[in-house]
Amino acid sequence: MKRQLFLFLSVLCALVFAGRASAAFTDVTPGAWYEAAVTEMEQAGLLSGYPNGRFGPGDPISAAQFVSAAARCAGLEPVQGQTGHWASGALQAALQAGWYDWDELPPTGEGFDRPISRQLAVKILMRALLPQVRGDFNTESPKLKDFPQLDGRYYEPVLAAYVAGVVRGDADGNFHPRSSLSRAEACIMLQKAMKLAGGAPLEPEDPVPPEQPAVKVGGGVSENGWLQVKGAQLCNETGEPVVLRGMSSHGLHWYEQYTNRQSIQNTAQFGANLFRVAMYTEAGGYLSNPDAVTDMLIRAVDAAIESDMYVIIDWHILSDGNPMSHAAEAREFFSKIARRYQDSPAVLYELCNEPNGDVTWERDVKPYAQQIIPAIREYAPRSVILVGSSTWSQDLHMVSQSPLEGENLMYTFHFYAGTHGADLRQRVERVLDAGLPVFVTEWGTSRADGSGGVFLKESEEWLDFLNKRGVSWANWSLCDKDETSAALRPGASPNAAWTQADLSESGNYVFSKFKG
Ligand code: IDC
Repeated sequence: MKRQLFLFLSVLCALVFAGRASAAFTDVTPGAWYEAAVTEMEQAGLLSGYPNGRFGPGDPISAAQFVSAAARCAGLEPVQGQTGHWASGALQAALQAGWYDWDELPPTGEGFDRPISRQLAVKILMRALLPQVRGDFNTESPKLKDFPQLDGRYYEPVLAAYVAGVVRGDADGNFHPRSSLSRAEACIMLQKAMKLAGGAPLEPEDPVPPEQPAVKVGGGVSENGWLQVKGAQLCNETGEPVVLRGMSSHGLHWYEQYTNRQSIQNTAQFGANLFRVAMYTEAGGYLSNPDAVTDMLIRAVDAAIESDMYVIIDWHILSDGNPMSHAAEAREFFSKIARRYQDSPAVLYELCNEPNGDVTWERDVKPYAQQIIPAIREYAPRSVILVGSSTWSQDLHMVSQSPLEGENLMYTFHFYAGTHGADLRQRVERVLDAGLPVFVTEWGTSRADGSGGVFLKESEEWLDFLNKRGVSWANWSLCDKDETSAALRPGASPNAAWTQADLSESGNYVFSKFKG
């Protein structure tokens, strides 16, 4: 206890002497909800970043990182470990101190570098710093909507943590016991527990991840200027959070007629400020006819710019599941197109629509992005670049463990309301909480095959969620094909203004949502 008190005092001293200096990490944004805690813990020597100067606030914290930080906070000295792992001495000491059991984290090391679950982290935290606190089932368990998902051995410490106020659930009251914990969240939990262990009352306003940024919806390029990404949020040139909403084209080379100026202007008139040009690579698209399809793309992008719209240039891989299979062509294309649009704040670049099949983020998509991004950055240093992921751009949990370095990058997420539901929403919510910027560059009111439905109730659940989190989106698709995801009724004219009668059931719903 004496040592804890000493450490607690040193945290306070560090605070007093350092004032409100911002954290020593390149990726800790001044003013971020976790900045003060990270700075304080780093200055007290209780938490460190990566050798490259990053703290990785959104990265899931590994078991080794969490237990060794808890040991430092509690003043527990390392003992002889069983492996050569950097943290094995600290983990061996924690095991011997009874913070966790052998099977939860074997000292042989296989789980050391994996993300620690929230329920295990809380147990370790409570045993390390607040072992005397007891939870009360009757008062605390109703606060956790997903209490039944806890493993029985974690009931007591999790309830105790709720009593102490060192953790709290998400906006819906869920604790997510088996999910990971971001490094920023872990830092806040450790800091709160340290303060309580040292006898300090909790501050009335604990930092919590922001739930709902004050977001500006709409406005075109002339109003918002160059976009920038701050934390997980897309912002306009002056740093105000902004949301873009609009339509994706169908395959450009199949439905070019609906990428003309009149069609895009029609969409803008319903309130959209975003258009996505989906340029298929295979299936008769760019790779079959690069010059002609590039010309179509340029006509579409120019039409969107003339309508004051933001416009996404989408390298629409689909049957070519691995973006690496045409990486050289992609590099050449993006280099050429970024050079052309380098001065336009309207243009966003989407590197690969939907990687799928035998593809992983780490092995394929990330290295692909690392090849293409520099080709764009050579000409367009500040444009927003949108990066897909494996499993049809749904593997954000993998991305969150290993995001790219660099500014103004966002990660795409795609869903189809008739196929994808609450579990994927939770995935998106968790990565947003961890600070990963997400852009829904494609979603449909149909099933994932573009037909079935229309699933309006399920779509509403998704859009409510995206609204709440200030996430931008483009809907699939602006065409009159005989499939439910098509926004136009068969035969809608691309050369005349549209009324609701020109819109399909899906189109009527989606067009009514551009303004929120
Ligand atoms: C679908 C089209 C459909 C076309 C098919 C194959 O709606 O008319 O025959 O592609 O080219 C995606 C893809 C998008 C799909 C869409 C619906 O990005 O190209 O369009 N979808 O299946 N991912 C999930 C669903």
